[in-house]
Amino acid sequence: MCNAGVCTEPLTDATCTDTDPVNDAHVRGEVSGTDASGAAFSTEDHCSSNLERVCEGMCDSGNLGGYSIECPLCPEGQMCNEGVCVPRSCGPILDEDGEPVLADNGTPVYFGTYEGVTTEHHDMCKDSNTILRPTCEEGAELTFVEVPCLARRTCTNGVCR
Ligand SMILES: [Ca+2]
Repeated sequence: MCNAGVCTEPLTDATCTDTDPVNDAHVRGEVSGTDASGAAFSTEDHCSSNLERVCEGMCDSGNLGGYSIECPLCPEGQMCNEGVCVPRSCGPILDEDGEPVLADNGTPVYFGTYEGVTTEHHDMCKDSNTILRPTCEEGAELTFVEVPCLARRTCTNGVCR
């Protein structure tokens, strides 16, 4: 445009919309708009790679790209799933001191929640020389691994003796 005989670049007003302006860890927000150079941007809340943190996008006109991202830890007992913090769906059961609760056979008790139903598991014998051991993959899904007994040992009540 021309202004008083001088050509100037048209100024673009940065715009930004945040569907989760309070950065609620349980709301997957989206930040979108145009930065000061007129380039469009958008980002959604997402999880850190270790699923311990939720990365919240927020409008930030002081930042060149028009937005910034912060990744706080999910609340205690929760993990990140698809951009929001959710209760862990499995893990070792802990006592008040944070120590694992043990079953009668001395192995840690795990809980697993699936479709709203929570069950508890500990080491069991799959057969006479294999332990079936509960594990919690990334805090998300309870699975079982097979652990073979050492030679000449036999699985009894979830323990190789
Ligand atoms: Ca959020």
